[in-house]
Amino acid sequence: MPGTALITGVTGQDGTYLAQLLLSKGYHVYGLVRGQNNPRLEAVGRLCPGIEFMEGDLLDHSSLVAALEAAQPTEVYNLGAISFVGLSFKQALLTGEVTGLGVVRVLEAIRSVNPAIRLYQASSSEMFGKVRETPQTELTAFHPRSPYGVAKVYGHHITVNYRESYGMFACSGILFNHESPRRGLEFVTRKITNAAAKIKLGLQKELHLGNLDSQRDWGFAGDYVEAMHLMMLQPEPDDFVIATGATHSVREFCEIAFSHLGLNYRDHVVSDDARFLRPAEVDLLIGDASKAKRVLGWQPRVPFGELVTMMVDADLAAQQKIMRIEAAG
Ligand code: NAP
Ligand code: G4F
Repeated sequence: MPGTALITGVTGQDGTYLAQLLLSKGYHVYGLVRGQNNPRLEAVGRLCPGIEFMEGDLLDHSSLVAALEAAQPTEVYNLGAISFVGLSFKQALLTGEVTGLGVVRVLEAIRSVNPAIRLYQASSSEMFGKVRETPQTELTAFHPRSPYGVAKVYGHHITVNYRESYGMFACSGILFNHESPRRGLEFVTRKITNAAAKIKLGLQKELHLGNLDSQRDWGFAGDYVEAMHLMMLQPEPDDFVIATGATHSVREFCEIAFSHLGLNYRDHVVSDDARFLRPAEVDLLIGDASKAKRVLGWQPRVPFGELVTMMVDADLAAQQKIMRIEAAG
């Protein structure tokens, strides 16, 4: 019997995919929304018919308690965060408050309203940072390289601590990078696919990027939210690495995205732009999701090349639609 889920961060990339998945399974889904007039609300409502919104902010403990009391969820998915590593260097205190302390606010709210509520915490491969071993597993030591990574390590450990201290069903998914046409434009993948589409249509000439040599284990967000839900269905709470097991550089991403449109990225990409270099970089991530495959029966479905072309095609279609509307108006 499906239950009731409350999702923080519902206006983000993963929030909409997860809400759609849970709604399709018959869950009653509440989305926690921040701000008095969140500009993403309308789009989320369109993508996720049937979802109910609640006001709340990870900075405000009482708003979390009120949301839990009103929604009475059986499951809480804590996806809300300052999730952009670049911003976390510029707003380190805010990142610590939202991405780190926000987790303990959720745990405390659950503990006081109903400790039987199950919690999924969105942990991150960014916690591995300057990697101690390759590939990274659930047992790999953390060495975060950004205020975001440090905040996620806190969120991860406090989730484990509440599980061990209070017997709560609190699990963490250590998710490697996952992307989609809904990815924010600040992240490198969507920045590339959006720019490639605009360059193809003559709307942009150059794309300024930072480090093209960093390597990431990129998967499809739609596949990754399935893993979140599977973790919540287990008899016991546990932590799982979710990854494809393949790694690619930012340069390779550019090559595939531009060549899909008949372009050569070398003609358009300007690299090592200081604005997009980070004080400390994560050079290489590649995850070993054997435990998730064995215990959860989870498998990634969308391979790297297909992910890139899916995103390019979506951006091209979106830009063409804008051009048609502008031409008509
Ligand atoms: P995203 O698109 O950046 O979404 C972040 C969400 O957090 C937005 O809905 C945002 O809402 C919300 N938020 C920000 N500050 C908040 C606050 N003070 N209170 C409540 N909500 C707040 O991120 P995503 O890619 O969907 O990722 C979801 C989660 O997974 C994040 O925790 C991220 O750190 C983690 N993660 C992501 C990846 C990845 O590759 N995508 C990998 C590992 C872990 P607003 O509309 O109000 O801004
Ligand atoms: O797309 P990115 O900003 O993602 P990053 O830093 O890997 O973080 C993402 O994945 C994490 C999981 O490991 C999540 F936890 C986190 O919330 C987020 O979703 O950058 C990827 C790589 C970096 O090495 C960056 O230095 O691309 C490099 N890069 C090069 N030029 C750039 C750019 N990144 C961005 N955002 N913009 C550039 O112009």
